[in-house]
Amino acid sequence: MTKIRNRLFAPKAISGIIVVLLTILLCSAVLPGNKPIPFIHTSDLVHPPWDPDDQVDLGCLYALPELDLKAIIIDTHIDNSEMHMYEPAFGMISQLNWLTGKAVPAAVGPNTKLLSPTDDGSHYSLRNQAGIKLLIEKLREVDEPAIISIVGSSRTVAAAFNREPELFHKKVRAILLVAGRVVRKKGDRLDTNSAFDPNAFIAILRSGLPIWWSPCGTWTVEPSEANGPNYKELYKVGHTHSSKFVMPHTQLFDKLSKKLHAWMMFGFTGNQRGDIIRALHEEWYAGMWWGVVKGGNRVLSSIPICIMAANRKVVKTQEGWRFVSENQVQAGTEEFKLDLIPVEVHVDDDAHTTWKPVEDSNILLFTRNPDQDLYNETMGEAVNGLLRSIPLEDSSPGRE
Ligand SMILES: [Ca+2]
Repeated sequence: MTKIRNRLFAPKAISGIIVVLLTILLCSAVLPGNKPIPFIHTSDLVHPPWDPDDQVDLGCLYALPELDLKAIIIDTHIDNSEMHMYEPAFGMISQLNWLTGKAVPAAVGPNTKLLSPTDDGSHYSLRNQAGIKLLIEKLREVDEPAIISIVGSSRTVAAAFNREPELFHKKVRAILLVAGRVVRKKGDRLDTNSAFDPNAFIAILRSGLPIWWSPCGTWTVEPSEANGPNYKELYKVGHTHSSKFVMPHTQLFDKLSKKLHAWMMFGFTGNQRGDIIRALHEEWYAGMWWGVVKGGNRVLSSIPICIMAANRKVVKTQEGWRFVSENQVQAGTEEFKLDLIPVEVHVDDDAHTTWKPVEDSNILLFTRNPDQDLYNETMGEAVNGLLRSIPLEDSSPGRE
């Protein structure tokens, strides 16, 4: 096992004061003068989706002006030199850029696993290095340290870190690591995001960089062991360090503007049309697909940590639960608490983790009120409210 130590924090007693100041700074994640924080998003965004969560996460990021989205790195596991069902979701990103008047660049990262935790990815083909290069280029460009999200494998970020560790230590404000399990016994299977690339997950946890850790593979009861496909029961089981929540698709899509609704449907249904802008005018609400999609539920896990990075709170407003900027929350407002606690993490060579709370650490663990029903309710309403707030260049009224 390797003990994760914070290079900045570990050695001297005097570092305690620095630790407190840095922890406050990291927890607040706000730049002076309300300047947006540079943000680089890495996500396994593919089309058609194997997991439509990633599209919802992306929509939420476009709705948060506190975060200045500098690049989207598509974390793909596909060899697209051959015909394949899935492909990188460039179309979906272009559609959202077009809808919002933004020009966020996108590139793919490596499509196979790192050879070791120190692999810098230089052995990949040029196509599979594009995401690594874009990530490094954007980090070099930013004036203020950036936040990097990992909501798929850790591969692109780990390879870029292995190339430019000093750049990362200088320019990375925090890594939002949505991967791993918070409760794990030796021999348990890995969660999806660390299983995508165990070496990369190990590299990030051992990096010494500031990490906000939001383990996604965390239910108190595992679906395969106890509840089988009965996810409804599973969702009632909360865990104080699990960011997962579930919302029905009818709530997720409720009152979205027509073009945004069409964008969601384009991704959710794996629409094969090549005229991706004209496709946003589809009569999504009349077709068979809408009937299929609206009956489903969405399990989401990455949004809470992004909300915290944007320095918003989950509070009750007259419209329902919403994500509200901390400096706009009135005293006495009902709040669903999200928090981060410092933890010391050990990760072994098989990517299994154990942790314990400590006074200070470079790794902060997601923590919340464990009432899962209330969490589902608050997050469901607030995510829908956030998506409705995406500033569209070409707004159209929502469907009543
Ligand atoms: Ca994902």
